Amino acid sequence: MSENVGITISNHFLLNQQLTHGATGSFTRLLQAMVLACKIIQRDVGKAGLVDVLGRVGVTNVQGEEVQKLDELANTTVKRRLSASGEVCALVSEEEADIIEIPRQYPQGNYIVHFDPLDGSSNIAANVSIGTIFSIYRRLSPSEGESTMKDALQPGARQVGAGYIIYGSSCVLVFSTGQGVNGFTLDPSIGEFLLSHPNIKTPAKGKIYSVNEGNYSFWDEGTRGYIDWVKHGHSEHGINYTSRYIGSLVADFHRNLLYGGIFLYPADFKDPLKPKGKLRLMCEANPLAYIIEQAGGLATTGTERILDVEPNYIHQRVPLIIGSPEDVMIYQDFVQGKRTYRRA
Ligand code: P6P
Repeated sequence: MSENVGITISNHFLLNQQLTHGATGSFTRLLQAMVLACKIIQRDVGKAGLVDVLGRVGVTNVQGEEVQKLDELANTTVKRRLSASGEVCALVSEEEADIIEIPRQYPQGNYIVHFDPLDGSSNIAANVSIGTIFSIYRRLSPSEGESTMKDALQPGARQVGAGYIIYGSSCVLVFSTGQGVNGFTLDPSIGEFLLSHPNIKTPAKGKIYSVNEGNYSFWDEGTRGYIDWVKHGHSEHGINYTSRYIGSLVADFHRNLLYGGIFLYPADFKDPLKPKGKLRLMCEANPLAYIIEQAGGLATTGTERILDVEPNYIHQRVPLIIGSPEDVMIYQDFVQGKRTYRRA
């Protein structure tokens, strides 16, 4: 076990910062603001059943999804805390149509953060684990005035940090700044995130596949072939996959990151308005792709590395297939026609 297990996240930041030559402390202050936002959201999520924060506020967000009260609280909390850090020049929320300007009373920083304030919120009333996802970029031209759309639309490979918080049986923060992946568990008795999962590496191959099979008839032939192979053909080798699907991205991703396996949200033809699938590139696919690659895994659209996708819209959707490298590569072979399977 790493001798650092149990250190606070603040100490971890300081240790990391000392290793980053020329570190000014700006990035650390940004991360600390994100940590504070997550502690506040955890408090609100934790009492959702007690205080009237459940239920809907009767509006729909830019994604056309019904906004739940906790969504609004989480969105406001992240905006407020990151703006007040003085380290951001723009924010992009899954809940808001346009880039969020930083209030004038705060200094303009050099970072842009894309975030999904409360992913999986349709599961709130059922007490299923939900999460916050964030993705950090440095602005392209720090010295030149207002940030621009170009600052906000950088490919995922240019991220300087990414992470998620899962509000489940315990509150776990997993993030990377490019030197591997570390997980911290909140000790509510002292209000501190403590290092619990040092240097996470995902298994090369897993036995779990995670996908909403209700969309089967709307998938492309390659995806259908892969799922048929996983369910039927793979057992010829005597090893069966297990299906695990929670319907909350952060929970499904976190389990597969630790245990191994593959998560798929492929493109489907169910909703003509979402021909590329349901998940968003900038605030879901890119941050998780950054983390999985830092943990030794892969993330693809089926034909392209997620982190190489050139964004053209802040709420762009992409197919997301992510997880253990051997599993993702087999999927790519099916989608690219290099492998086929037909059930006998
Ligand atoms: P489906 C939750 O609404 C979410 O955005 C992700 O958290 C989750 O992975 C996905 O949608 C589930 O979508 O279509 O399977 O219900």
